[in-house]
Amino acid sequence: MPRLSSSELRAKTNGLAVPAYDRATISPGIVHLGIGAFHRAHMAVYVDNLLATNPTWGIIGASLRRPDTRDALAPQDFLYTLAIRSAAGTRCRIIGSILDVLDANQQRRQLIELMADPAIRIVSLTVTEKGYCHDPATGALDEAHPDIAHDLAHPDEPVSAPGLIVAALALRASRGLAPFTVMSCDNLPSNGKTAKRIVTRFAALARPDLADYFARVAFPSTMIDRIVPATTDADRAIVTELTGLDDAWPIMTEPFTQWVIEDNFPAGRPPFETVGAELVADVEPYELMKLRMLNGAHSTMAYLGYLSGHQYVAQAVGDGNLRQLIHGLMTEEAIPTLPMPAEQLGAYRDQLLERFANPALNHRTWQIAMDGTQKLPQRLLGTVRDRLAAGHSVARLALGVAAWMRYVTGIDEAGNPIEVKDPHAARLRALADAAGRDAEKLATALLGVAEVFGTDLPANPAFKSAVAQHLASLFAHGAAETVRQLVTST
Ligand code: CS2
Repeated sequence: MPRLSSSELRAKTNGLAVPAYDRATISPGIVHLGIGAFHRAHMAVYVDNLLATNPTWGIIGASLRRPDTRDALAPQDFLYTLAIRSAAGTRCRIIGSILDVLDANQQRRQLIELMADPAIRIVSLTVTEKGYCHDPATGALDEAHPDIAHDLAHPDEPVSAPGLIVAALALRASRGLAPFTVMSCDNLPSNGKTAKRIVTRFAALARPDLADYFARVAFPSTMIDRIVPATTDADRAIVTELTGLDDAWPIMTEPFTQWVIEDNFPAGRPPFETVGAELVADVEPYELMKLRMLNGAHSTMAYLGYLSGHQYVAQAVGDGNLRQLIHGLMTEEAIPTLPMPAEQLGAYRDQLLERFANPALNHRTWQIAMDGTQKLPQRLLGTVRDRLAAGHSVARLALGVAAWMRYVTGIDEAGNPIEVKDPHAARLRALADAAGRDAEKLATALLGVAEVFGTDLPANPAFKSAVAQHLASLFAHGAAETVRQLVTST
């Protein structure tokens, strides 16, 4: 099969959905840091939908860690296939909004110069939770983080997202240019405020002389939602069959998509509202809803599902007891902490259960289980804190936390190794090895990881004993039986 490219698209007449604009007329207005699958399934699609009428908002992406996206997309003119999957089948569409991808490690100067270009008015980010180099429990910049220490020592050779943003903004300041707007699209609570806290602190350390300039930078919050499983070779084969073109890195996703954006763009923005985004004054209620319900349920299902032998989310949610558990977690424990009307939240929950059950998505529990230390605080622990403060029970949330603890021991229920991916994996494993299968000891040791649990949660006897009891049951009876016992007793 021929490789996807601009010239192949020109030759195609078989009804494949292609960009509705001439890419030669598009100029960049956005630099996106962290050009992974999530960005390509979400923001890049919204932008693709508006370029026909707003040609100055093309995207140039940058990878901060690996050059794999650039390597895959460069030979195909940065075009890629978006494959939308459901029980009804797979729909393919070619996305053209990404004009180029830079590899920060090889093209650092070029990237910083580009971010300082007057045409660039938005720098957006999907660098994942750990890309913020912060303490997940407090949200403060981790000044001891190796990348931050490096960037403070070498401000002209930054490797971290905050380091790159500060270097580029400082260059703009020196040229008398207005700052770009920094738009976080990561799954963090108040992601705009988090980005602001990190960048402002880094700037105060690196460029205290530019405090006034940095005070002018806007950091709108956004709530982004679309489920994006990692692409597999089987997916590549399906896409080739459907489009008649080889694509080295197509993106597989679900029909659902949502984007809620705080309308705070002093440097200008494309009319995102014309392509389905909701522009609002305050995103926080939406973020809280999404993190506590979708992501909280996702992480709970990921750990318990993985331990119960479910490779995919659709299998986990198809397991009656597990489904009942996450239904209860959302209804009884998360929803009462959220500021929206109960009816709206109930409808959101039902829609989530349907999305999780999408049989065509092949979303691995292992993928969601990744980076638990970075995810637990905003997905489960904020809800735990609110409920404890109100004197309410946290039985299901505590089981989610205990399942994470069982998972990071690195050995599954059949005695096989689990590939635990987490920036703190080695430290977690060492704590687990020292505690052995003593649930009380293991719970105490892991609750002592302050970046995750802070200092309040380990000191809360009700939470600690709930977690330790669940963990003891996970060791003694396994995940499936522990879930069964909890749902039959509640
Ligand atoms: C998932 C999210 O991998 C994970 O941790 O919970 O990526 C989730 O699929 C997205 O937030 C959905 O919008």
